[in-house]
Amino acid sequence: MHLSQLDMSYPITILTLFPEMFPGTLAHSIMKKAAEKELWNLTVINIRDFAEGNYKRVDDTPYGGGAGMVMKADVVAKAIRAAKKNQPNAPVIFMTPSGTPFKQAKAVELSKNKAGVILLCGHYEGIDERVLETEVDMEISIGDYVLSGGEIAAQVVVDAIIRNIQGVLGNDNTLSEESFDEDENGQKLLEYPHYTRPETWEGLEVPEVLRSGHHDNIKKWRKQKSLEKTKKVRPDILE
Ligand code: 6GU
Repeated sequence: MHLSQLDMSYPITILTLFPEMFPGTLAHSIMKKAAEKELWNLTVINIRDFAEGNYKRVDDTPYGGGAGMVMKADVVAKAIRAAKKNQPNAPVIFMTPSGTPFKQAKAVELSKNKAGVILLCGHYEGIDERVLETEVDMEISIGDYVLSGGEIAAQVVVDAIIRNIQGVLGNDNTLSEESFDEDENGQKLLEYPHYTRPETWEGLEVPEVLRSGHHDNIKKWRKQKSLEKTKKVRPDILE
């Protein structure tokens, strides 16, 4: 591990109308330990802080009619510009079900950018398109379903990014044999099955090959199991 990668803290800013939803899951487990090691840091900005007047209005009715409310361009733009003061070179990413599907490759790519990320969480029906045009670099979706807001999705994206940063996972090797990692032929495969003691549990045995100590056979068996699993549940990622 290079010192140059250890001596910096990956900066993340979240823009949200629900700042109390953070750090949420990010205050636990591996993300917590990584934050304590200052490998990453989180700033949460309340979008409402940039609203004007006594009512602090953040949304309004949509032009053209229709259901729901739309977040106001001026308020969202001010919040984004405040985040950019601290992270001028970070991509601004809007969390939305109509964004580009989020993949492992994007998590790895973002983890390598020392400028970090600024994640904009939407609510209501959407955000005024003009602020997306002028202030947002990328739109990300975490899957083909609709969430009530971008906050849970933002936590998913942060976790997926941060675990790729050097020093976050105890063993550097644990990163290289996971689901969606490429094998030596560049093929993405799902993970092989795992077992621990006892050797027999409720009549079910740990596969003999894993107890054999024959590392070459273990490697072949795991590859075969990964392939079978991928064919069964994710034929779409098999090339
Ligand atoms: Cl990023 N946001 C929302 N609100 N819903 C989603 C999503 C994001 N990804 C999938 N569904």
